[in-house]
Amino acid sequence: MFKKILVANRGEIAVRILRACRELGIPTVAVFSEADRNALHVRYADEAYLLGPAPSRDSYLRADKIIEVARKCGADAIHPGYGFLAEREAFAAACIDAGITFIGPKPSAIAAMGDKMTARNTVTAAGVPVVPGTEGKGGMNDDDLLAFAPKIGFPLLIKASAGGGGKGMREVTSLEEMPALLASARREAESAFGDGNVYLEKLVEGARHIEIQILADQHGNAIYLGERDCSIQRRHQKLIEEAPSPFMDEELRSKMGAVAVKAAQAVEYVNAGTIEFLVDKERNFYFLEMNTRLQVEHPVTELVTGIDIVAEQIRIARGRQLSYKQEDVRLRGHAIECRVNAEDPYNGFMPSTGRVTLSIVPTGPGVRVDTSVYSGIEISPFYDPMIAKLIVWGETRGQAILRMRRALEEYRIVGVRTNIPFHQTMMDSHRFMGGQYDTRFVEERFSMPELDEERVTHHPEIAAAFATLVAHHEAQRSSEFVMRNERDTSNWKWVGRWERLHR
Ligand code: MV4
Repeated sequence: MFKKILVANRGEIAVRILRACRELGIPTVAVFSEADRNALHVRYADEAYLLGPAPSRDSYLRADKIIEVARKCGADAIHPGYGFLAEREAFAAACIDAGITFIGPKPSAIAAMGDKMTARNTVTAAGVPVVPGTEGKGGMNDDDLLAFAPKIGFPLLIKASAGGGGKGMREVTSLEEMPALLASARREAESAFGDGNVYLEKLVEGARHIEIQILADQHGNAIYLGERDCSIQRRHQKLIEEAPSPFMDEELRSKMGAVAVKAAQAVEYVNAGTIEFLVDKERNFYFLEMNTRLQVEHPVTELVTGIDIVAEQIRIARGRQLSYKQEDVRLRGHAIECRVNAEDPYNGFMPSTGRVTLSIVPTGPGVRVDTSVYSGIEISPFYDPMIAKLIVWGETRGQAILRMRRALEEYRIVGVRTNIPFHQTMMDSHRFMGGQYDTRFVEERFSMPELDEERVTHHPEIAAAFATLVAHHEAQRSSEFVMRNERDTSNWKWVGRWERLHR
């Protein structure tokens, strides 16, 4: 096994990975920024090293420092988690050059899937269906694209080659408006990725976003672990994921699973990865992109397959065979994940920062909470607003929804606003309950109910009464008779008690 694993990440995913290492008996190293001195991942790891100031580029994105820490402390593997350095080809290559195992795919696979147009061309050659659009080489100029557009037909989408996450994407309904949209898409892509290349695809309307989790080892074995439905999202931020998809049947699952494995094999993929598809109402599916990393929503797959994806990642990186064959993978029950964000759903999902004065986490049958937030921690504005993932499992989708409602009710976070009320509203929505949603659902057909004024109005007299009660209780406690043994004659203790009594 590895001698020591360095986790190049923060937050809940760092803790998730550290837990897998702990179970496998592998010593761990955490890295952290100045804003994360009190973070749970720092406390959980066997060792922890400061990287630098709070901004990501000065800390969690410092590939050089992270590799230096790994070298100095004798870590022989690095797990990048998601985000930050997880999909940087250069970082994976630098790890290998330093003689450290990068727990993830080869740099060449990261590169091939990182450029969306290259990915599209590569998987097309392997027989994977993509949305009709501009085929072949990249770097088409505006004249070429304008000439090609009518062959695709409208409405269509302009997409950034270097893109992903909807950046540089434009919907085009007619040829007339296309030149201006091409210009603005290129500008946005250039400033976001330093690459203004774009391509075209026919717009697939009313589609669901369904992704397939795959695992591949270094010996040519590759399996799929079923799908996740991630259509509940807002502005390209996923909010709820579930497995299996309420839209799916066994026939479509095995078809998409086989295609996902083909897409992975087209880039000689090794380790855990996810292939994203659009699935239209007629159940046609199209490759969108591949994420060459562990994903936020991996727990729903873990709950329905019983497979520890992070433990498998470590095994694979170590050079072992997959622990499972395709026929060993059976789906049982239903899992739903709600991403708990420090955002105010009553105020345009505005980020909310500050100290979490109280965090009471739901537990009980079928409930899993992946979080790094505890009472007293400070939510800083430097990183992602996601503070927890609440994941439930049920024998049926109905039971999972009932459990999610119960768990959301138990969850108490005081000090910052969270989107828990959004999730509660969603769990009561008839469309969600019926599984009838697509990627536009949250933005176009969903709204929060009016806020119950009574519940949020400040009640200064009640607050004052509570403050008096707390002060009184503290005073009582300090005047309680405390047994002292003979030798306990600390003057500091005595003075402290005296001071408190006379406050
Ligand atoms: C599409 C599409 C419809 N038709 N491509 C959004 C981000 C990027 N990953 C691809 N995206 C889309 N590509 C065609 N040809 C609709 C989306 C899309 C979307 C996809 C997945 C999840 C949420 C989405 C929200 C809006 C648009």
